Parts: sequence; structure tokens; C-alpha cells
Amino acid sequence: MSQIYKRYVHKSTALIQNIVANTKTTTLVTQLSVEKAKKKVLKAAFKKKPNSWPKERSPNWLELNDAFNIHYGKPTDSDINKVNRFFNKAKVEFEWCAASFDDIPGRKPKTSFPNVEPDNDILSKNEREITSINTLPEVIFLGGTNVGKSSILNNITTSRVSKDLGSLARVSKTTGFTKTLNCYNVGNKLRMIDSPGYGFSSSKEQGKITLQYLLEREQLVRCFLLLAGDKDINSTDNMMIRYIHEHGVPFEVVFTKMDKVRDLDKFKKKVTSSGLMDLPTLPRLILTNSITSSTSPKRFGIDLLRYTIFQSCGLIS
Ligand SMILES: Nc1nc2c(ncn2[C@@H]2O[C@H](COP(=O)(O)OP(=O)(O)OP(=O)(O)O)[C@@H](O)[C@H]2O)c(=O)[nH]1
Ligand SMILES: [Mg+2]
Repeated sequence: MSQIYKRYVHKSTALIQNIVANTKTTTLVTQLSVEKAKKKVLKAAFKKKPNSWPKERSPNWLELNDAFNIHYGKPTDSDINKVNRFFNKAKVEFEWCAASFDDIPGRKPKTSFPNVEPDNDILSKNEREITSINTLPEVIFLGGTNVGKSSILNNITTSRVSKDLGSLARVSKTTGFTKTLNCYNVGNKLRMIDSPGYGFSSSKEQGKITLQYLLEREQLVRCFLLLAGDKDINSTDNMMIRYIHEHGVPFEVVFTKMDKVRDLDKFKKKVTSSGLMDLPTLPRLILTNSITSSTSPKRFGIDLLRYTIFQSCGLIS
């Protein structure tokens, strides 16, 4: 039992003794009210200071991150610190949204002048600017509707010490909330793209732009496929995995909502039987929670995700 738990159990017992001492008819203090009082004190304690929970309360799924990524070895502490420093401090700017592939800035000048370099005089100043914004590496977050794509983007760009997520990308309980590709420039070193989810509440147009982006976007260096840790991998997820694998799109897998996973053995079985670990490209499997809760008091897994993004953009060896 952790120290903090002991402290509050002790506190609740003292509280109950106090109630008993002050109650003339002690028979009124039933076993039920004792339990109720204990629960109340514990609940209040955990609600008040979730960040002060001792280390041993880290979720038990954390060690799976290492086990699943055994081929890669662990990034060093100094690399993780370097990457965290970058994401904690980087200025993040929303740059564009696109409902069709040709809406992406830089696409049109390129289409009009296919063999022209961005700095060529044939392009107007505006076209030069638009064309030259294409030079940063891009990563995209892909996944079913409501899996947590927009949340993970906020998670990555929120300072590590903050408990609550920033609100750069709009998050909603409404399934199918993100309808366009949305691009965010991170510290002028890389771009992250939020995408509309596939499956329930999605549309053909949304699917089309995402798939076209995956196949045709030259700046795309890595796709992060998000799967909900607390749900089964469904047939649409499997179709997407097959699609990106067969088209040679480099990808990693991010399991979201790990704070909602209750049965870890079932989760492990789901992952091992999914075939993800047998793919020849050996995608990393990164386990995360973007929302803090009693089982995951911090935002776990984000270090490895940030590191993998940094690495895929060639910003760290
Ligand atoms: N418990 C828990 N909830 C999460 C987590 N990540 C996201 N959510 C919740 O899941 C819901 C959907 O999150 P979004 O980030 O909007 O998901 P999305 O994939 O962008 O959804 P669409 O844009 O509709 O495709 C929101 O209510 C989030 O608060 C997580 O790690 N844990
Ligand atoms: Mg979204």
C-alpha cells in the first residue's frame, strides 16, 4: 500500500474516531457509515492532488512500451530530454486546412508549373512563399473517428509539466468532428497533420483526401496510425493497416486511451494476435493516454511518441 493511501486511511480512521467520540449514541455509527466516511476522505484526497501520487502508481502498461519495441532499444535520457525541450518550447502555428488535396497550399503553383523550383522568378512572390512552405517534413495522425487524433496532437504540443491539454486542435466527444486535413507548424522544424477519422460518421470525400495525401504527399515522412487501446481492432482498421503497408507508406502504431484499458492480458492478446508485430516493416507500437485519470495520473507514452516523430523527421539520429 502506498504511503499516500496509508496516510489517508489513517486520516479517515481518525475522522471516524472523532465522529464516534462526539456521538452520544455510538450505535448510530454503523459499519456502512464507516465505509462511506473512508471512501469520502480517500476520494477527496485523490481528487485534490492527482499529481502528487507516488511513482509506484504509474500504470502497469508502461513496461509494455519497452516490450513491444524491443527491436529499437530505448532512447537515451539525454535524447528524450532534448526532444521534450523542443516540443515544450516550440512555437506551434496552425497553417492550413484542406478539404481536397488541391486545397493544400503549394499544390496549385506546383500543378501550374510542374518543373519550376520554388525560388524561380516565373512564380509571383505569393506563389514562391506558398511553394516554399512545402519544404518541412510532415507527419500525419490517422485513425478511426473519435480515436483521439486531435487530442494526441494537443498532447504532443502541450508542455510536459502541464496536467491539462492545450487546445490547439479542436477535440470533441462528437464522432467525426475533424472534417479536413489540418496542418500545424511546430517550431519551423516539422509539420503535424490532423486528419478526419475513417469509419462511423466519416464521408467519402474525407476518405479520399486522406488517402490521396498518404500516397501523393512528397513531404510525408511518417504516418502515425492511432488505434483505441480499449476497443477491438476492427475491419476498417485492418483495411487501413493493409493499405498503408501495401503502398509502402512508412508508419508506426499509437494505442490511445490506455487509461481506459482494464484488462491488460486481454490487451496484450489483442495486440499479439493482430499481426502488427509480424509486419516486416516492424512498426513501433506506442502506448499513450492523453487524458489523465485515477489509473493514469500523468500523460504517459508521450516521450516515446515525441522522440519517434523527431527521429522520423531526421532531427535526431
Ligand atoms: N479517456 C481518454 N479519452 C480520450 C483520450 N484521448 C482522447 N480522448 C477523448 O476521446 C474523444 C475524442 O477525442 P478526439 O481527439 O476529438 O478524437 P479524434 O480522433 O480527433 O475524433 P474525430 O475528429 O471525430 O475523428 C474526446 O472526448 C477526448 O477527450 C485518452 O487518452 N483517454
Ligand atoms: Mg479530430
